[in-house]
Amino acid sequence: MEDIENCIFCRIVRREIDSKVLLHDDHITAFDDINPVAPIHVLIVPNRHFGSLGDLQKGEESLLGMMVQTGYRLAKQLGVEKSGFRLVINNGPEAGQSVDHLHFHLIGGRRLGWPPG
Ligand code: DGP
Repeated sequence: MEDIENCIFCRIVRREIDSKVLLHDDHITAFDDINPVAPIHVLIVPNRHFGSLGDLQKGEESLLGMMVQTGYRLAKQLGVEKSGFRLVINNGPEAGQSVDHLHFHLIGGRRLGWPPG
């Protein structure tokens, strides 16, 4: 059983922890990453708690589409649609997931290397 009471991102969604929120709707919240790795670094999270991709059940896939759409809209709003940006999910320990609440990173505003470290 996930501890959604103490999950950092759940607490940000509930506005119990301060953060710079760029968007909040019925399904999704987007806010600046506390530890940005690029001039633009926004986290896009579902308001409902899912630990990782594996917690999404059949029929809940549309949430991912909404998150991607939100990422694209924010990239446009923040002026990196044309220059380029990444939408990344770190899923699991080897990928570097440190917060167990499903999220996309929207990263942009500088040239991004490939492959990632
Ligand atoms: P990941 O390592 O992929 O699970 O990404 C988690 C991100 O969450 C990481 O880049 C730092 C960010 N983060 C952790 N705690 C907080 C917080 O309290 N506020 C904000 N705004 N971001 C946080």
